[in-house]
Amino acid sequence: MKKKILAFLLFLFPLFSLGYANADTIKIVSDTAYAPFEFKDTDQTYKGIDVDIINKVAEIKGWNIQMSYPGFDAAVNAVQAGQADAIMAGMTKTKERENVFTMSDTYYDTKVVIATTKSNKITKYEELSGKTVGVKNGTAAQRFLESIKDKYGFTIKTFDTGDLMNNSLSTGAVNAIMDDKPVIEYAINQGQDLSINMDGEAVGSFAFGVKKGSKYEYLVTEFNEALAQMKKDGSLDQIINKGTNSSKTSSQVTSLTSTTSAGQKATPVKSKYVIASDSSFAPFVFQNSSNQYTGIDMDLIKAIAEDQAFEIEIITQDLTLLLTQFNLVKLMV
Ligand code: ASN
Repeated sequence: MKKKILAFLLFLFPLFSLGYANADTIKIVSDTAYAPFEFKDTDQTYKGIDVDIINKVAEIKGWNIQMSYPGFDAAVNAVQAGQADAIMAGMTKTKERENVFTMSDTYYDTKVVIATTKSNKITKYEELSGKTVGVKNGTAAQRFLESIKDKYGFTIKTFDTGDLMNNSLSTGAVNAIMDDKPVIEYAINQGQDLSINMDGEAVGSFAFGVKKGSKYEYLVTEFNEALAQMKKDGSLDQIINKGTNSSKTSSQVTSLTSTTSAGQKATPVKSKYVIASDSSFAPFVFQNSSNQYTGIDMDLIKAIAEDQAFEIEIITQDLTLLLTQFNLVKLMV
């Protein structure tokens, strides 16, 4: 009899574990072309600040997540229709959204702002009169534009994705666009023909969300706990700095190589150099909240070392002390 019960339990076990694994997978939806928060990289995988944050939260909380990137409006609809469990898409926390979403504590402060091409600058809303402004469907930026369009006399054209919107600006199908400031700034650093010449509007900061009243509300509590830990231990700052700086580093390296013969390599005398730098000289060298040295000089020297295949050790001190040291190969301040 005992044997029969055991055999029966052994038969059930794989079924339980299979069912459990499926039920346990948290389906999270996101935007699609929204660098530096989420974007498809050249290796065809999605990368970005949202991706790194949610992976870290999942690691801390033991979540088994499955991400997909259908675009912002589609992501919002999927959560509301119960086809997805949560959204991590640089979603602005607004009062209206909190009627239908339970939203986490915020992880990134931002503004929405008007941008144009460099040769068609717009410096105030009055200049939008008679023009067409592009914006992504279902966004907080769209809602803001709807609230002022009659006052300033412009038309709104909506797009499903950020890349379609930006293309329409460069072809002249729209005269201006409105999007989140860090997203436009990232695109500018990537060399896109975009220009910001107005202050932004603080319509809300970014948060993670689930459908209000759904069984996934516990995810928001857990997200908040993990986020608090990441704010404290510096990993949130690290993720954000890495994400927002990656475009600057690459554009600086590009402009550097293009002023000399492209691809030219020096022959390093040593495999490792000790490089000294000032300890507090923002934005060139400064300590971030996780006590790491960062800034333009640090990014530049790291990129050069990588390009020229030598190792570096960076030491930071007060500038006057530095100048008295003899055993330094190069001084970078
Ligand atoms: N920040 C946008 C919003 O919440 C979201 C996005 O464009 N991914 O409306």
